[in-house]
Amino acid sequence: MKLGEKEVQEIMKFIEENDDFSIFYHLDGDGVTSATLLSTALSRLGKKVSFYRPTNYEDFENGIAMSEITKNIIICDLDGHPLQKNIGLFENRNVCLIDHHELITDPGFAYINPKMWGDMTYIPCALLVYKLFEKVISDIDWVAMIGWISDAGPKDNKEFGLSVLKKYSIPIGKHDFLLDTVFGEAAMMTNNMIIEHGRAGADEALGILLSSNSLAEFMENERIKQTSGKVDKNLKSLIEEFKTRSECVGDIIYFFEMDASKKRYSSTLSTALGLNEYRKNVVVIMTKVRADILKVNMRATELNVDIPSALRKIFEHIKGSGGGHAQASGAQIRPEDRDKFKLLFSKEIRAQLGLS
Ligand SMILES: [Mn+2]
Repeated sequence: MKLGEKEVQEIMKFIEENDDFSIFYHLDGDGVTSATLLSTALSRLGKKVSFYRPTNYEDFENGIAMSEITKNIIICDLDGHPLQKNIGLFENRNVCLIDHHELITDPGFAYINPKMWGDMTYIPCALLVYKLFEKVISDIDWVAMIGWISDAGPKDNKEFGLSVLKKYSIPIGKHDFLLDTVFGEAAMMTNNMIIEHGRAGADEALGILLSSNSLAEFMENERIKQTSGKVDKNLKSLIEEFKTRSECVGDIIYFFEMDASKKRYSSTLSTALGLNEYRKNVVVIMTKVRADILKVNMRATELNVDIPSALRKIFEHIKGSGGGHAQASGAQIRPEDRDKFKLLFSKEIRAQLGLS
């Protein structure tokens, strides 16, 4: 991947002209590693970072307590649309967004996104931040690798991963997305901190990454190891539960209702199933996360379907929102629409597959 010169200059100017930063980062593996890379780069450039905030899209809607947050804010790995819609939150603040989601126009704040210079390959934020500051952080390419793999980066720009594997003499493995390499394992360990400990876990993982001098040191960290052991065990038992309790429709779609106490596992569980035994099926995990919200995670790794387009049709009939990638999406519906959703979803997906 190449960087857009003009856009890079703008961001560097933002950093040069300001100091005492707060970093907002997406509450996921890509966000945590992006914040680690950015924070390290800033301090090596002689800048101070005072505050970190793991953030979700909904946080902008629900409001963020801004009193502790410094005047200069850099946001990593969050879609610009919700930010733009709630920009009032950042009144009298200098905001800069480093992102890889859909491009926004006329942001009104400092902004960098590979799509601005026409790079439409899939570039997780960790790789973007790494490339922006490579001159001062090339020794922590392993952190970039964790974030890149954690967000399915190896879809594109494979040469980055191959060069890092080569540098550390790590064999390539069999998995397309390098999940079966030691970096893939570290990506899962990072995500496990968030699954098990939520927002506090993201901040803790960030702290451990910042203080680790190598990949091995990070992976040998007691807290990281212990948490991962616990999450792996829970995930295994959820996979067993899925096998015995899921409802199969027409040999192709598997619906599974998950206990609300396990809600943080929904995305990971659907990914784990979708990448392994159920790669030729559609996996649908439904979790009641709030009295009025049923969260739905869908995966169809090796099927020629377009889940967001099915969702759009479904939402002509029931209330809800959602989207994502063709073979990996998320949605929110009302719990009372559960059965209607199942019927409509089965109908749409079967039609897409020519099975109707
Ligand atoms: Mn993210």
